[in-house]
Amino acid sequence: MTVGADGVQELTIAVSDDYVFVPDRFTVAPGPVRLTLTSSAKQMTHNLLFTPGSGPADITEAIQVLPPGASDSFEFTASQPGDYQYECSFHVRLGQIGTMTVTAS
Ligand SMILES: [Cu+2]
Repeated sequence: MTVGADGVQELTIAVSDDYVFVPDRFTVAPGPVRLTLTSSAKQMTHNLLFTPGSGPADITEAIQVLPPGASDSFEFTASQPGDYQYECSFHVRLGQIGTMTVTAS
C-alpha cells in the first residue's frame, strides 16, 4: 500500500493462471482507494468485485472483466470500518477470494 500525492491509497493485486489474488488480504484507512488488478495470465480471464452483502457497506465499483495479461484500475471510497470480501466472480467457487479491512480511522 502506498499513498499518492493526491492522498489516494494505492494497491496492486496480481492474478495469473490460477485462482489466487496476491495479496489476498490488505488493510486501508477510511478514504479514497485505487486498486489496480494486473494479470500475468496467459489464458485465464479474471475480474475483481466486492461480494455484495459481505461487508458493512456495499462497494459497487469493480473490474468486470480482465483479459489475460491485462491491467486495469478502479477507485472507490472506503468508509465503514470492517472486513469486506472481494472475489473473482468467475472463480469464487474455486476459492478466488480475499479480504480488505477498513480500519476505524
Ligand atoms: Cu478469476
